[in-house]
Amino acid sequence: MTSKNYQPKPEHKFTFGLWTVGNRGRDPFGDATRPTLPPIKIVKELSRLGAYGVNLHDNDLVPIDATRQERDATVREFKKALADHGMKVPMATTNLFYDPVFKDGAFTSNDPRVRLYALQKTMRSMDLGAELGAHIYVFWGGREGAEVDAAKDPREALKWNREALNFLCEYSIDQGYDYKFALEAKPNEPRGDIYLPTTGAMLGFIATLDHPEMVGVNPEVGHEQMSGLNFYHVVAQAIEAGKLFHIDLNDQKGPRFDQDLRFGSESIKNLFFLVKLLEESYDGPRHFDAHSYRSEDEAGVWDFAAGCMRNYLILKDKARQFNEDAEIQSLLSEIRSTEADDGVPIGCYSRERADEIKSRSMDRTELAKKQLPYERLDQLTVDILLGVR
Ligand code: GCO
Ligand code: MN
Ligand code: MN
Repeated sequence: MTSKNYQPKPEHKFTFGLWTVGNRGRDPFGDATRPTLPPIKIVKELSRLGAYGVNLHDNDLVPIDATRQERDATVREFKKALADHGMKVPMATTNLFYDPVFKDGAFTSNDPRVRLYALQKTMRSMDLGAELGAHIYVFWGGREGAEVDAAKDPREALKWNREALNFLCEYSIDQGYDYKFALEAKPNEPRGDIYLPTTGAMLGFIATLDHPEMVGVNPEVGHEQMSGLNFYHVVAQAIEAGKLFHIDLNDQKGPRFDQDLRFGSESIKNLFFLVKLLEESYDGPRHFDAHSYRSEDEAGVWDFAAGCMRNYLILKDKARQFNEDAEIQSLLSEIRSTEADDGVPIGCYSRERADEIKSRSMDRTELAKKQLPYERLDQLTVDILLGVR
């Protein structure tokens, strides 16, 4: 039985972005409420809390206007901190949204010079990530979208995006970086509309790339919930397609602005099924892309980080309890039984098989009589989640 102190350990592969615990509480209506946390301090504190690693955008570590010497000194110090605290950098990404140059997009800017600059910035950032040991490279196109559809042709935007990703796949291969690319969708914010707004749209786009085998997805809980989607289903599809290369865990109060709340603070049942799914069929990092409430000070930030990992481990323990619950398991075998001894299920196509199915006598009234005790099953799940079972 899992110990009930829910102590995070590196083997759980919990990671945080430097930008997540480093979030200063700024929002569109108000300024920062907390001081800057230096990356080295973040590495130290997260290691103390039991995390496995940290992830970063290029400019979370190296300021956009740093000289080569400044960059190298910063990277050297950061690598030392990682080694001192036994922390990894499994994922890296590029900030293609903060600087005004990206005000109308990076890879999908109407201006080819901006697209080229975005490509240059990404290659340099891939170099940085590789130097830190990252093997997953995330693409979140926060500015890849539009408010004014008259201004940009979304078909062109898709072509430009594809051209950039194809180029960067070749760059990764040529440099021997061994990156897996993970595309992250979001329907809007900061743009009025962002292209490729859902993980499902990303999966369709990936199939059109030159190296689809190198490219998967990085779904984020809140981003799919902003579109009103069931995150558990989204991730299940990505896993089934062999495309879950990374995941951004957080929480969200329904379809509205992106809230990046502490994992497990809101959508308990959906995230329970998510954790159960991840534990069954995903072994990559469990990355928290969330931030503490604006009202917290630094101590609250560490409470937030500990809370994300704690909630994950609680839900993992609930999944174990669900799997070991005799009544639940017997309900599941009753619900899922097919009495499949007479040519059910469908099987592969053959003309004979098609003819046989078409001519079969099937009693739909009888089929409709099957008992489906979903109320009982769901209540047992709720009892487990509420801790009364
Ligand atoms: C968001 C996004 C970002 C990206 C991150 C990686 O909350 O809008 O999730 O946090 O994941 O910037 O590029
Ligand atoms: Mn988000
Ligand atoms: Mn994210």
